[in-house]
Amino acid sequence: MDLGAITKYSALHAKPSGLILQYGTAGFRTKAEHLDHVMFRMGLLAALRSKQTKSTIGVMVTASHNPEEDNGVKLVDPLGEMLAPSWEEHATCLANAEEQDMQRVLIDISEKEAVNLQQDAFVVVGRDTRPSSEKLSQSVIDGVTVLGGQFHDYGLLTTPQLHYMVYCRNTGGRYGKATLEGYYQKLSKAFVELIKQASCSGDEYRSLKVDCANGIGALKLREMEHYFSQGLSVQLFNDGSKGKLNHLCGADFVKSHQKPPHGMEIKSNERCCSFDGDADRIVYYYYDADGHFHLIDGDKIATLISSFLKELLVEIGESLNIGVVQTAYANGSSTQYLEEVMKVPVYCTKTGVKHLHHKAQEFDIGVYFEANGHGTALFSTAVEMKIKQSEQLEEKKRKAAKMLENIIDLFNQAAGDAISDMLVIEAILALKGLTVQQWDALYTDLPNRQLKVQVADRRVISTTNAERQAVTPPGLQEAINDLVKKYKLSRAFVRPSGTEDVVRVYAEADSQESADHLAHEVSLAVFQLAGGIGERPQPGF
Ligand code: 16G
Ligand code: MG
Repeated sequence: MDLGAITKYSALHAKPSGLILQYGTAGFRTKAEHLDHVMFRMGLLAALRSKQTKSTIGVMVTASHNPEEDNGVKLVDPLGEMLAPSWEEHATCLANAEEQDMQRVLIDISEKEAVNLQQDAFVVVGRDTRPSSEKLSQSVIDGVTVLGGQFHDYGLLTTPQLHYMVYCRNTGGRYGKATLEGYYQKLSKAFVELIKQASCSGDEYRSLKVDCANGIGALKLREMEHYFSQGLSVQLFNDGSKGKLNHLCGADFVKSHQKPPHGMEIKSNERCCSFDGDADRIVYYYYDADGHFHLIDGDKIATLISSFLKELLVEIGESLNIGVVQTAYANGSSTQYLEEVMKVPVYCTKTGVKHLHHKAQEFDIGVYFEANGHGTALFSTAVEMKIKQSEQLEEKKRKAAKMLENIIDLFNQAAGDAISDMLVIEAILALKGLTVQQWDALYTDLPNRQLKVQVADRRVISTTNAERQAVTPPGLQEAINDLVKKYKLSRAFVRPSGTEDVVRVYAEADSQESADHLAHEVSLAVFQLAGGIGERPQPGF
């Protein structure tokens, strides 16, 4: 380690003294102007992690669905997964070390993790379209190079594309080629092959309106669309040419407001979807003939995908297991439908992709989705083996195995990916001849409401049972239990946010009015028992 150089460069990316940030559910996230030192230091950390794992590490500069003025950074581990938890702690320590302590913290981390500093390091960097992202990604690169690391700057990428690049590079090209061209070709080829097997012809189903949140998704989908245009035509809205990133549009807006994005004209029964600002989330929606808006969220996406995969498995006649992973936010109707109608086992984990991803790896086929539209499907090597052996099978089974092979290629197995999920969904709808209404009609969502409560210190709330029960503060869970009893088909939970300084409240019940009341009453309980600040939560939304 060239300590002199580190000190010199670190001074050029000096930390504002006293600023404390936390490596949260999806990395660091805050106002872009506070992040220069964090970026430099994450470049350093990525180089160390690369030396330790002897693998390529990814760094993505984005703040996803957050406002344009914000930014953020996260590290991507060798197989495209989120950074290992012990390294998240190192990230927090390193980002918060005052200038004069930074070197010592860096040395501590390398010693604790037994990093061989002589080892080579290679880091790949990607960024979203925020005005601040280019300069901040340069600061990451400064950090990598000062530790003697090599880098490749991919420039503008969606978050899942960066995960894909990391995964490709660390699997010797077996997963795919680590270029944008490689990504476009791999997914599009699988998609077009699948679509060819759809029996219903005619192009009327195969067009889709896409709200790109004025973000990177627009640029990348535009680059990609001619690769798959024989199977699907996409019409892009909120492509960044006019509006502001994530402002009144995007998957997060549509899901949390349960209404369509601005800037998109929608006729009844037209199939539409929204990406978030870094294109790792997707939700679908449509207007029915009576002018009612219908949201098709991550839960219904998981249902469509897992039922299709289960059918394929039945056809191939294999005893491979399939599981669906959700979080506490999954609508109760979806869980019930999956378990009772589809007979697919469902598991619940804490919020945050890394938890779901980890659990999904336990199955031959693991489908995971958060209700907010973040998810993918993972396939074990056992599934790939079966496909290889399918050559000897009778024709019908061979066909199903071929379809499964294409589906595997179409899913981004390194991360939830709006583009990849969109193509999977479009392929399944075409293959099954389903309209968006028929898909939506699989089950009816229970009315629900999400609220936020401001408290002095959200860490006073701790939870268990995949965040479905509060352990502290004392009395809170009992209060929630009593409130829930007042309503039918009801459920509620609270959890401290991993990305904002608030406590989140979720409630569902048999009617919107009940869900709204329950959410409000639970908010009041949080306010009273968990140290609420500011104005008491008011009823009405
Ligand atoms: C992050 C997570 C997302 C989760 C959300 C919850 C990743 C890549 N992203 O955006 O999965 O749903 O945080 O936010 O893990 P919250 O803790 O503020 O509710
Ligand atoms: Mg995102």
